[in-house]
Amino acid sequence: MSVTSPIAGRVDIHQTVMVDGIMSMQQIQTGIVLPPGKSVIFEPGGKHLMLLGLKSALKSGNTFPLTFRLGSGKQITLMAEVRVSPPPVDSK
Ligand SMILES: [Cu+2]
Repeated sequence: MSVTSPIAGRVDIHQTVMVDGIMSMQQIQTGIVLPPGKSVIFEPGGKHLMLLGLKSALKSGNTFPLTFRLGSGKQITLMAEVRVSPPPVDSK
């Protein structure tokens, strides 16, 4: 339903979309459905978490907590690792 992290003022759940050939992002405000036994992948160019209002610079190799609030009210905290993404591949 929502995600928080102590390193950011806000964590939004986003979806990358193509509109008229232009890539943009939309916030998913209703949360993401995670079917039993299935996975949801957060990745560049797809669903992703947008960290806004960072309280310090992210450094490759550092880790930070992300707390996911589920529809049941349960909270799960995972550690995320900062990695430098390779530039996107140009498919033309
Ligand atoms: Cu985004």
